[in-house]
Amino acid sequence: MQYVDFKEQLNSYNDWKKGLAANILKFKAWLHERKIATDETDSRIEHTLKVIREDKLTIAFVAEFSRGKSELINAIFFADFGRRLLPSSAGRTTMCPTEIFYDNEQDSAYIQLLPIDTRNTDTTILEYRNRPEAWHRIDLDLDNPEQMQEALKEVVQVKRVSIDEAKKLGLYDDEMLNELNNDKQGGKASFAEIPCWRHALISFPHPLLKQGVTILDTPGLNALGSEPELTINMLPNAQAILFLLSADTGVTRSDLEIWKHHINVHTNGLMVVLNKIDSLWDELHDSATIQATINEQCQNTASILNIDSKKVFPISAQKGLIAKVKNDEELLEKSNLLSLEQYLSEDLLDNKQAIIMDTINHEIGHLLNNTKKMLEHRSGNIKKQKTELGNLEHKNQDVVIKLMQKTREEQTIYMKNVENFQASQKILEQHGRNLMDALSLTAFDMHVARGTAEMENRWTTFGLKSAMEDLFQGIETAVLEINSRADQTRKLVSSTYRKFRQEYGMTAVPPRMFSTNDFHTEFELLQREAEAFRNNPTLLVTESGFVIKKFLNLLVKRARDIFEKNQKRALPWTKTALNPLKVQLKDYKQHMESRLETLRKMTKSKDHLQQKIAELEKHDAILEKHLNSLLALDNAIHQDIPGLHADA
Ligand SMILES: Nc1nc2c(ncn2[C@@H]2O[C@H](COP(=O)(O)OP(=O)(O)OP(=O)(O)O)[C@@H](O)[C@H]2O)c(=O)[nH]1
Ligand SMILES: [Mg+2]
Repeated sequence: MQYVDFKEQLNSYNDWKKGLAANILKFKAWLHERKIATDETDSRIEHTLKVIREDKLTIAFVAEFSRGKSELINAIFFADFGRRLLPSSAGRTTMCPTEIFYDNEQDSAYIQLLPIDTRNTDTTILEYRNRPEAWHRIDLDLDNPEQMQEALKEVVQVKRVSIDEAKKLGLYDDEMLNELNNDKQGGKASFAEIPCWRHALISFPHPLLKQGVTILDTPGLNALGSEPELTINMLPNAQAILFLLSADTGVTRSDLEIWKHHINVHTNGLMVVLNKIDSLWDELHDSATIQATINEQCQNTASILNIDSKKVFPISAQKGLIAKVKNDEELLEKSNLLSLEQYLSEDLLDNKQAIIMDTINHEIGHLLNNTKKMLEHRSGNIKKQKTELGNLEHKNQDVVIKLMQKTREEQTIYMKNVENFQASQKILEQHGRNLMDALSLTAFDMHVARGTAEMENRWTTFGLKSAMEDLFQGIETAVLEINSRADQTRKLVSSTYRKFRQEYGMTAVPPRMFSTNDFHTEFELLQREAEAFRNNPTLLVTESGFVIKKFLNLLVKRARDIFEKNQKRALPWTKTALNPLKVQLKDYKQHMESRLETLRKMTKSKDHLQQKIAELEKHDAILEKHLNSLLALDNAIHQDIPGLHADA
């Protein structure tokens, strides 16, 4: 089997992005040269370029503890380092979410650790990113592997604190106490062991990381449940999520819990890895029997998780790592690691390309289309005028006068068109305002303020939970209202274009509509997270002020972000949805004026005719040239990534 190297594919992907950005800049220059550019087209183009520039790949590894996440990261990304870079061992190892990336700005290798006590503040991890003084920093000495390995061990440090302290940090539940008491064999535990750090950032100059890949290693369930920012902000922002299971344990109850509550809600780039298949390599069985056992486990896993069995990858991360370090091809093949890497790169890059193309189509696709239509329409008008004038050559003045009359009649119809258009524009403005009112952040904040007061008034956990639920239900009502108003506005835009097409033959196409689909899905996902938050057992033992703060800073804040993002998308749409029609009306007006002018001149002398026809021909040839260069740009912008799929 032939595998396409993940690194090579990523290189083509990055080249593709560079070419795309260059072509979009060419398109911008093209619009400016022809004086078609407006502030609006410029800002759309800038936005698209920003999306391309800031495009990042985040791959998250999520599972119950000890399924081999850190080992798999070592095997896929850091095998050429010749050793286990990330600490991986039996029992709970990774203690906090760990982001591995390369800091191109500082161009240096380091670890930054956010102390666990910061959980007591209401500042989110995201906000802490802009405050380097809050982090503990260790520089990595790239020439000294021992120093690096030692430094990386810091990420897994734990410390002992009193049970009260653990409770205050929301890092404590009854199950933990039972575990601790059992360890003490009958005695009562007076302390708890908690992670030293809340979050770790590792900047490491690996070629992949330098190209903008971020890897997110996560700790097992315990921390997953208690650091909601991970599930609410970090996982939804990842482009791929690898969910790991272990062949030696099968799908356990806690695996299934994580899957249901935090993983299966994401649809993009989701992969299930059945790790540790080497535990099934029984030397007393032949390879066919072993393969059959592995296949059976994959089928079982797929049916329990209710997914396609093609999405389950049986691998051995450990053997894959050893094989890569020792250059053992046979073992590498047996570990099946490369087929996972192959799928990862194809699926991931396909997805990334789709996201970028979606932005392009949304922001400048209709711009390309409309410019094309506009040029075609202008060229059509010129050809029509040319034929008309050609026919006049041997006709007498009466015919010219009749034609002038006809044009004046058309002008009257045109005036009616304009009136109609202005009326439609007014109605759309009203609809736009209604939609923007529903998306208003002031209204959102007022609702939240009322909800917060309500939460603060509740004295029991049950009461608090129901106040949290009410607050989210209120937001849901707003989401439904936004959906319905956006739907009405879309219908109005479509029917306006339809009317102008049917009644006046206008061929302008509407810009891509503002869609609330993503808005709705994103909110539904958040709602599930809010439910998981409410049902988290630590809520019972955590101080209510702390719970309210977390709830507001994470869940409500994210809902507000979703509103804000959509507000920014909806506003320009409501303002410019009829623009293509407006441009066509203006073109039409110019066309009629030029026709009248020619006819007027012809009533005086016929010499003008030939000259005008020649002028029109020249104009049409220029338009044709514009159109061809535009088509070439359009093709270049819509080019696929070369060699994305392997010819295996
Ligand atoms: N036999 C076998 N053991 C593995 C494999 N992958 C990982 N392990 C072992 O499983 C244990 C746990 O691996 P980790 O990589 O620490 O697991 P993790 O999912 O990162 O665990 P936490 O950090 O605690 O959440 C280690 O002892 C690994 O050596 C595998 O493919 N086969
Ligand atoms: Mg780990």
